[in-house]
Amino acid sequence: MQHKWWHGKTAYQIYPKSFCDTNGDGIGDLRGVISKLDYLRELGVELVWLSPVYRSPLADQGYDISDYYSIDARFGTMADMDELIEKARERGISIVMDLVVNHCSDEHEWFRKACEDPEGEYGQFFYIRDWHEGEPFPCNWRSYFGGPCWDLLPGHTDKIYFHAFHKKQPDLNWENPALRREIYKMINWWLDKGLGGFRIDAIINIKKLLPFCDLPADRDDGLCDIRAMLKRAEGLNVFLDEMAEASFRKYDAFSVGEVFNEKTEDLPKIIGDRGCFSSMFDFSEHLLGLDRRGWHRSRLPTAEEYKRAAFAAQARSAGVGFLSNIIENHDEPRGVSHYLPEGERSDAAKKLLGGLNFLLRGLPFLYQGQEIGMENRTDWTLKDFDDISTLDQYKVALRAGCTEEEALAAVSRFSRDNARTPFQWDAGPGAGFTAGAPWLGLNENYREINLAEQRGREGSVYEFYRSLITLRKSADYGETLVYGECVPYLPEQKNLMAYFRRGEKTLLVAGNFQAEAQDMLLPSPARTLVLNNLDELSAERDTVHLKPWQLVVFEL
Ligand code: ISL
Ligand code: CA
Repeated sequence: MQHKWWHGKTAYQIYPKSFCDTNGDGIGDLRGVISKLDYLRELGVELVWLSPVYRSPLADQGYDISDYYSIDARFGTMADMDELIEKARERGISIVMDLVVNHCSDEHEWFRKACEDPEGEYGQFFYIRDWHEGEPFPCNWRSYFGGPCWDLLPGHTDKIYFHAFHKKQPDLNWENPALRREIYKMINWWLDKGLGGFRIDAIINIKKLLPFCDLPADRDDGLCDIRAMLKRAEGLNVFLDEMAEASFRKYDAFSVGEVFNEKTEDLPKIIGDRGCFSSMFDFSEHLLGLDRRGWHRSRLPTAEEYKRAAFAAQARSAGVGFLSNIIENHDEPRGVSHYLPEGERSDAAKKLLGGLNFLLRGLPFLYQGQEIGMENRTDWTLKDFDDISTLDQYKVALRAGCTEEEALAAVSRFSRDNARTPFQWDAGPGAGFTAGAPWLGLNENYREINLAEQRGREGSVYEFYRSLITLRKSADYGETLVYGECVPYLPEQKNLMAYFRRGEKTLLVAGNFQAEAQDMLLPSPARTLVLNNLDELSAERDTVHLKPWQLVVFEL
């Protein structure tokens, strides 16, 4: 495997709307991000992915872009963006932006022009079809946010357009080379500004099963999960390779794909040395327990399931490339609320989960607030939610026969808004996030869980994450943690998640993923205790007595 400039880094995702607000309008902004660059340097991160800040009506929080070449006024100006890229660079941090090119906003100029003249040049940028009242749509696929993928083209009664997500997010027609050229031009325009690269949104959706056709319905709405068509659509890689060749490769840019359900044999094409992306997120843990019928049928994964999914992903990517490892992002509940059982969200357990994920082979991504152990809100009421998919899932649950209480409980557990509550900087008003009223309600636990309380306090979750990042960069263990192979140890021992990292040195990472103590046999004598999430360690000869939620790293 070729070594790359980004391999040894630790990445960090910022959700700008909820990170830091500098003008009191309740919305985080780019000046807020700039003001926290020294904080990010102190934490040790060197790659920062910004969720979208482009001009947008924010129907899907910026994942609906109306102008790829400007910054939304709510986030700041292009001058702020340039300053951010520059000041980050001075601090050794590369900025990565979100590339949302499966769709744009219905307020994008291309879509406006397509509505004016569906037969014209811009009509070809979208999927527009003739349709008459009473006729079936060209396909019965269900959009990700509910309902059919088709809606009337604004200004027309006999034409419809395709949207895989919200109706304010019309899909771009990647079959059209003119559209693809526009996209590559835009990517390069940003890379010319000195951007480190891109996180590529929802990218598997750009290849449709064409011509559009019905697939077997999977709910009583007569529709079929759109993911069923993704399995059958062929040729995604041709587009992705063309994009990489026309943009990323020329700049040696970093790219990380939001890719789901890939086939193992396709991994080299995605993240291998000549792959179309540098990396892709490992979502296999996140998919555990998710039920396609909706959040009301979904459940939380167990420690054993988590371990097996993580080890399987490690095995698939071994010798191929780098997965990007996460416990959460802006689309997920908080990792500590999702993977740790109710009542067990202690600092020790949070560190165990974070450490086990961080030390896997691949590129570790932290999501804002993860480093202080931020949790899901537990007091949601329906009117507190802003996220469109949460509101849809609430309806799905009611339609399936849940009571309002059950539906609220289901969406509270899985809502994307859990990760979108403002960053908890301190215990003061607005949690130090805003001097105004935050756009999305704070998690009330900000008085206990906040950065100011943890910064510099020995034993805090924050200081633990700092030590993980330091370890990954250290002269002693950096090579082993970045490039060493990952080999499971005692995978059959229940609720023990242990693995070797074998490079220049051999490390053993071992976590007791449960609320009871358990013993672990050492494979060979330990030379050094490199990391411990508790103050003590009890061991005799070749046996380590792991306390509940204890995580240790030994050099063997
Ligand atoms: O389940 C999925 C795929 O199996 C979906 O999660 C889907 O891929 C995902 O929702 C895509 O997310 C991204 O694109 C969305 C946006 O709402 C999300 O915030 C973003 O991360 C539309 O742009
Ligand atoms: Ca603001």
